[in-house]
Amino acid sequence: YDQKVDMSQVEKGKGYYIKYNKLAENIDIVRKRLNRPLTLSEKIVYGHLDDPHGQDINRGVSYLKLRPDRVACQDATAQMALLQFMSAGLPEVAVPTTVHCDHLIEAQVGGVKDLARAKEINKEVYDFLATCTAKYGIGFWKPGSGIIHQILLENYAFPGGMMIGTDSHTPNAGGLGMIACGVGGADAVDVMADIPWELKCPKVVGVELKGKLSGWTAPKDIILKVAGELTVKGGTGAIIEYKGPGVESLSATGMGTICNMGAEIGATTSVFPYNDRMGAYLEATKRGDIAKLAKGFQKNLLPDQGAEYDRHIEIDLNNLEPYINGPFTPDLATPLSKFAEEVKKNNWPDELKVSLIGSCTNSSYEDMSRSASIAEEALKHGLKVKAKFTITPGSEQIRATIERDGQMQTLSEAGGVVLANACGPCIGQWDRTDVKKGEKNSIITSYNRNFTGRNDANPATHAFVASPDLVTAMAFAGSLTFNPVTDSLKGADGKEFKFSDPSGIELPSRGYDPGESTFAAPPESLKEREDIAVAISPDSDRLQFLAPFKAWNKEDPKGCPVLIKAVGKCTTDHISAGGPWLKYRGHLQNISNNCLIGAVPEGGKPNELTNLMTGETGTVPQVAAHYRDNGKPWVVIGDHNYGEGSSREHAALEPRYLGGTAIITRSFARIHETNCKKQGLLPLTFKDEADYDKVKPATYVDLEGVKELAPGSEVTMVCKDAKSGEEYARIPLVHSFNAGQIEWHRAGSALNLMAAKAKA
Ligand code: MIC
Ligand code: SF4
Repeated sequence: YDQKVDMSQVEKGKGYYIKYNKLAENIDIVRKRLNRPLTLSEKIVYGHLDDPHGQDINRGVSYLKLRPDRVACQDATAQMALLQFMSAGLPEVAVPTTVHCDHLIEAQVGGVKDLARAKEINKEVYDFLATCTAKYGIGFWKPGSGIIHQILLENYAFPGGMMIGTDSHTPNAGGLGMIACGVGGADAVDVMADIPWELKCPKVVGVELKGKLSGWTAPKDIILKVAGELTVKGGTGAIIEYKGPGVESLSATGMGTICNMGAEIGATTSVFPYNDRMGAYLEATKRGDIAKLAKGFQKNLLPDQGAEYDRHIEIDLNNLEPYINGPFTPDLATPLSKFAEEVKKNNWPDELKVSLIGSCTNSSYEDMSRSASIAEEALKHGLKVKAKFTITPGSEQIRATIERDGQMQTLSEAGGVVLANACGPCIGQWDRTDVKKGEKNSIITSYNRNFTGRNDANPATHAFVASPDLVTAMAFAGSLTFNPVTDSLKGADGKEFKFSDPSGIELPSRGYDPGESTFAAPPESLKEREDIAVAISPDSDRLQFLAPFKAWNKEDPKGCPVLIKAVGKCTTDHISAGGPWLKYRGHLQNISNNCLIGAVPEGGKPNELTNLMTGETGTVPQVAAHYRDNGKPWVVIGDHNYGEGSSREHAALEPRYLGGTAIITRSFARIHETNCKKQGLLPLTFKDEADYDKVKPATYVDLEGVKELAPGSEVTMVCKDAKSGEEYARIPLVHSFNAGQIEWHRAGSALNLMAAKAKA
């Protein structure tokens, strides 16, 4: 395995080789030091340590410094990441990096027209990304190329590699045995600037798969079931490592689906051991050389005998039923056989309005051909879809291949509308017209997330997630209570029929059709790149240069109003909504107008707060800005798993920009907690969870102990009634800052610190 094999076909000849030698050497060093067997993820993670000799390794405790092989960004997060990289003042990125245009394309009528429209509407942003990537030596995937995670799987993911991406579903690449993690833009900037990436040493959850998938059960059902078991925060701080004989019955893209949705349980990432199904996918995507190399390296791409896991789960695929998860949260898992009953019991709208297949989670050739097999059978019985039905190909390559091989035609004939190769309705880029806002209705998708209002900005939409097979079958029934395993449908001839089990083709027998060329490599020479001007118009409402945040004033924060005490789920969609707001992802001032507008204040309505200083009512951003402009740093009080969901650092940048100083919660989602630290906020947690209940919304707080902030130290929150000014509680808080991260806080942000160091 010491041959020179390129990490990616796309970067052939650039000298970016797979470094299995280095990986093996590091694994050896660490194994000797720890003197115990290692899990698969430990091998890959520790194999990428910056200092394998000296690094303190303690699962769930120590912070690791790592050297990822690559960085990937999507357009909605890349803008902020690149703006930050630009302020670091470096000539080019230190590790291979790509940017993918996928989030800004709105679904309206169909792929071709929607793409053309998006190119026009987003011209300014695309131009910025195109010039900025070219200047700094970054590969650029143009709009229409497809969804970041599908492109990464097709071109860049490789077994044993490590990648970070500014999107929470980056773990999708675990389907090819890569350790791939979602991060905020500031983390990506570190790696682009040759600074090691810091990660809390992950715990490891082992999932043993027994038996074999069959019938209506698809890879998606494995993760839907795991999500039900572990819940949205059960994977926090852990890598989910799949193993066991059942792995053999999964295609590489199926494994990708499972890893992708590990994001929904908060896992750091998910990964599968190397096997021949991965080899077959690498061959099919013209990377036979990588498959051969990996095969020779296979013993390092499997867990050691006797490796220990922090938690263990077993799933028998022989008995695994299809699952449907939702509404409003991806961990509410119901097996198909119980689903109709649940629909009735909970009064979920039975009529199915829209079925949506595809997305980064489920748009492989196999997924599409299984869905087409179902549609074909329905067509034979003279049926077309009853619900609306949309198909989102994950990439231009998938689109072109299913067009050539006929699946697309079958799905369209059945009444499906093929959308652009982009995120579209998955991230609220959906000009939905079939129901009115506020109207209760049901939709089902093969996507991964279903938070309130995510797809269509209608909080009354009940969104469910399932395998593309179920989503397709249900489109023909037009009903949520239809169970294709047991129920029949009436054909056009009046005769009843039951669907056969779906069948699919794992990989196209004629190879993939690449479709239109959508990639722009950066110019080779630094000289040529230096001359490229990155354009940001000063009166743009979509792009704005970043001004550095102020350094900490060296005082304990005093008299800080509680801006909002958020109750219940507060995801990144609640803190910084998607959909129409994606437009402002490169303009901090404008996007800050969505800050926390979806969060539910205790005893109140979203986006309606009483300003403690004036007694007047205002929106969250208005009240926040008023406090800031009157010299009052404020705090947020939140519940469990605060900031779950997306990697978007806007959820941390906005509160910081609007004058927030601390976010105090029962617990945080990993990426969001790091994002807060990087932007100079103080993410703090209640030492005793029950203290959350003690905080009254109308409160001013002092934070004692910020001056003495040190790893493991405590901060005391002194709560004073906003009216009487009387102290009513002293609440101990804890934090997870290490010494280096405390420096970020002192400097005002991690970026400030980087800039200061670069100057020195
Ligand atoms: C998502 O699925 O929520 C997104 C949109 O892909 C985000 C990234 C973003 O907010 O831009 C993610 O998952 O990280
Ligand atoms: Fe895009 Fe949806 Fe995938 Fe996020 S989860 S990358 S929005 S398709």
